[in-house]
Amino acid sequence: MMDYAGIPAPDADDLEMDAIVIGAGFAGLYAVHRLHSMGLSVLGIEKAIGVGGVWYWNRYPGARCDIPSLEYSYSFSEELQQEWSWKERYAAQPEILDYLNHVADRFDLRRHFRFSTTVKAASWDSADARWTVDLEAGGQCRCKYLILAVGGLSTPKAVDFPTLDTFEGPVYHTSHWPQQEVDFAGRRVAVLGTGSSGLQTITTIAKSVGQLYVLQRTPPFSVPAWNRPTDPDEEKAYKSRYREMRDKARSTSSGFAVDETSLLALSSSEDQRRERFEKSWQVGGLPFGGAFADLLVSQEANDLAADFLRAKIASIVEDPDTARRLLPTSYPFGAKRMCVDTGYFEVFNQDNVELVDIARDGVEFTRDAIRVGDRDLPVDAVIMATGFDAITGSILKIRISADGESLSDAWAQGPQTLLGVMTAGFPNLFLVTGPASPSVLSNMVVSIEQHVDWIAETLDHMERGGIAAIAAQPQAQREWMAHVAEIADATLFPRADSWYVGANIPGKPRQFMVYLGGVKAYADKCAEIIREGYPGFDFTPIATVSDVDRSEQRA
Ligand code: FAD
Ligand code: N01
Repeated sequence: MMDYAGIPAPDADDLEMDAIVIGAGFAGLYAVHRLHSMGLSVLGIEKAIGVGGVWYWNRYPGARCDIPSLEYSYSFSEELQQEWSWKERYAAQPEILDYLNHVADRFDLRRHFRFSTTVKAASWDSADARWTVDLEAGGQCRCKYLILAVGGLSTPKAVDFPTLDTFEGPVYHTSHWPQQEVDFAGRRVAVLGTGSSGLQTITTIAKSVGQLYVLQRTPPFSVPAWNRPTDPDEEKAYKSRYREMRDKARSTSSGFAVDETSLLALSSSEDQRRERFEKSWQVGGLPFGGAFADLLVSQEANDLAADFLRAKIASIVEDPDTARRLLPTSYPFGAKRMCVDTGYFEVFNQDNVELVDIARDGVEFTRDAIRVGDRDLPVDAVIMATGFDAITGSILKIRISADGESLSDAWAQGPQTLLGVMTAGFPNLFLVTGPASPSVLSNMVVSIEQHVDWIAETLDHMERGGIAAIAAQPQAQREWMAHVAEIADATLFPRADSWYVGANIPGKPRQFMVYLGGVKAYADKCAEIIREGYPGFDFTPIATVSDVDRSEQRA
C-alpha cells in the first residue's frame, strides 16, 4: 500500500474532499479509518447524532446480535480485538454501541464526521470527475470517491396502517427507538411483527408488561441462542488464537468460524438426522441452518429440518391451539431470515401473553384498542416490529445521478451491480455490502471489512496510477447478476416472500438481492479481479478529464 503520509487531514469545513463516506455504522467507521490512514482526505456524513448505525437506532428492549460478539467485531486491529472484552456471548445493543464508540475514540474518527447531517442527493459529473453531494439542511460537498456505507437494514419499512392515527397511545418502532428507556411495566402492549426484532422485544417485555398481545401475520422459525455471560478462560483461549479464528471465518461461506459440513440430511439415517438436529439445537443460533448441507437446496431435506423445529414448538408451548398457530408452514425453513431467541415460544405459556393471528383480518386501530376481526384488544402502547426496506432502501432514498441518469431509473427493475460494490453508469460510487454481494447472509462485519479493503486497494491503485474514474462495465455487470440469480435459483431462498426478495415492500421489484456463493468464494473473486488488472471495470485516466487539476496526479 502506498504511503500518503504528509497529505494533510481535512479541516472540518473543507468541502472538497478525496472521499465522502455516508454512514457511521460498522462500515462507515472502518471506511473512514481505512481511507484516512491511506492519506486521503475523508469526510464522513451521518444522519444520527452519533456513531453506531444499526446499534445507534435499534435500542428496543432485548436488541442484541445473533452472531457471537467475538466474531461480530472488527478484526483490522490486533490491539483492538485483544483489548475489548465482551460481557456476553451475544452482546446486547448498549454494549455494541459502547464498542463502536470506543472504536471511534480509539482511532480518533469523530473529527472526520459530520453528525446530524443527512445526504439527500448526489450527482456525478464526468467532465470534472467529481461527485457533488447535497445535504438535506442545505449546502454541498464535493469529492472524487463516494462511498455508501448507508446500511442494508437502516430504512424502516413505512408504517402504513390507515387507521393508526386514530390510536391515542404511543406507537414505537423498534428501529427508531427513543434514546430514553421506555417502561412498559404493568401496561397493556401490542407488538406487531414476529421477525427477529419482534421476538427480541416480545421475550424481553413479556416479563414486566401487564398484558402482551403478539400480533402475528406469519409464524417465524426460531432457534434458541443459549446466550450466556462470557467465560473469561474461554475468552482468553479464543483470543490466543484470534488470527486463526478470523482466518477460519473468512474461509467459510457464512463468515463464521464454524466447521461447515458436507453431510446431507437426505443421505443420513433417521437416527443420525435426529441426533444432529438435536445437537445443533443445543448449540443454538444461526449454525442450526448449517446442520446439513442440503437444507436450503432440497425441499425434502428442508422439510425434515422444519418438522424438527415444529416439533420443538409443539413441545414447548402448552396450549395446543396456540402451539398450532405458531407453526411456520408457508415457506421453507431459512428462506426467510431465521430468528434466534431467548425463550420466545416459552412466553406463550405466560398468562399475560396472547398470540393474535392477524393474517386473515389485518388490524385496525381505534382510540385505545386494536381491532382484529370482531375483537377489540385494549392497549396502552403499540410497538411496530415491521422491518425494513432492506438492502436498497437507504441507497435509493438518496437521489443519485450520474451525468443526468438516475440510479432509481437504472434500478427500476431491481438493483444491478458488479460484485455488489459498484453499479454500471455510476463511476467512483462504491457500495459497502451492496445488493448482489454476500452481505446480509453472512457475518456482516467480515463482509464489511472485506468490501472496505477492496475499495481501499482500488482507490490506492487509482491514486498511484493517475486514474480519475473507475466504472463497472455493463456486460460484466449483466454476467455477475446472471451468476447471482443462477446460484439463488438453485436454492429454496426465492420461494419465500422475504425481504431478501423485496416482498415485504409493496411495489418493490421482486429480485433475490444476495450473492449466495459464500464469503470465501466471493472474496477470492474480488481478489482475483484486482490481481488480473480489473477485468470488467473501465478506468479513465486523469489526463483525459478536462477539468481535473493535474496536480492531483500523485503517482
Ligand atoms: P448501518 O449500521 O445500518 O449504518 C448505516 C448508517 O448510515 C446509519 O447510521 C444511517 O443513519 C446512515 N445513513 C443512511 N442513509 C444516510 C443518509 N442519506 N445521510 C446520512 N446518513 C445516512 N448482522 C450480523 O451480521 N449479525 C448480527 O447479529 C446482526 N444483528 C442485527 C440486529 C439488528 C437489530 C439489525 C437491524 C441488523 C443486524 N445485523 C446483523 C445487520 C446489520 O445491518 C449489520 O450487521 C451492520 O450493523 C451494518 O452496518 P453498516 O455500517 O453497513 O450499516
Ligand atoms: O423485520 P422482519 P425485523 N401487517 O422483516 C411483520 C436483522 N435483525 O426488524 O412475515 C402485519 O424480519 C412481518 O410479517 P410477514 C435480521 O437480519 C437481526 O424483525 O411479512 N405484519 C414480520 O413478522 C432480520 O431478518 C436481529 O407476514 C407485518 C415482521 O413484521 C432483519 O434485521 C434482530 C406488516 C417484520 O419482520 C429484519 O428484522 C433484529 C403488516 N403490514 C433484526 N408489515 C438479531 O437478532 C410487516 N409485518 C441479530
